[in-house]
Amino acid sequence: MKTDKTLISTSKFLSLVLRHQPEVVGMNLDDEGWLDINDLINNANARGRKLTLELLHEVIATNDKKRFALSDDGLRIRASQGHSVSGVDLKLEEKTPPDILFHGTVAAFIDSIQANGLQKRSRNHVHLSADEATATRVGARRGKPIILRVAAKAMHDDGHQFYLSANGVWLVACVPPQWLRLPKPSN
Ligand code: HQG
Repeated sequence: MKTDKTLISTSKFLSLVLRHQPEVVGMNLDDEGWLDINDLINNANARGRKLTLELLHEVIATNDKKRFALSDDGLRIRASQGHSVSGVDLKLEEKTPPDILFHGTVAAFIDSIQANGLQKRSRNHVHLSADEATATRVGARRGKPIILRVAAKAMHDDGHQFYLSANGVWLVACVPPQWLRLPKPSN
């Protein structure tokens, strides 16, 4: 059993490699976002980042948001969502969302979101949460959270495609302003 510090630091390293910059270990993600586990271990160790199969398995199993997944044969690893690397297609099945999904953000972004809708910014999708508590935690990463409600089912029925990641995050290309509801001002 590794310390929490090692597990968190390895999770952050894997997020960097598997979502954003596989080049830090001299690798490219395949077109569905996978890396061969043994190559990843060897390349990371060659660059001074200590990785073992046991540590990877422990991070995958214990990660608070289940951020990483193994292929069915256990030979490859990928991030379940959050990518900014272009050209990665997770090949998720389209799925009908519930009536309402949630997005946690902060006040500084609200004017722009009202004008332009939710945009994916640096990532490959807009990320939406199935419940308000999760959206609150997402928003709180940036400050006092503001929770937007997305009329997801109506938006889906209007032709927008929704995907559910392996770790329960809803993904969509954008949310135009007409599908967004802001909370009522509290004062
Ligand atoms: C905002 C974490 C201005 C948006 C979380 C957000 C999530 C706009 C920020 C996952 C905008 C993008 C993703 C617009 C959107 N104008 N700002 N038109 N449209 N924004 O980090 O959803 O721990 O790319 O509100 O838990 O915050 O990494 O997206 O504040 O699941 O696994 O632009 O990342 O998961 O920020 O978070 P992000 P997010 P992990």
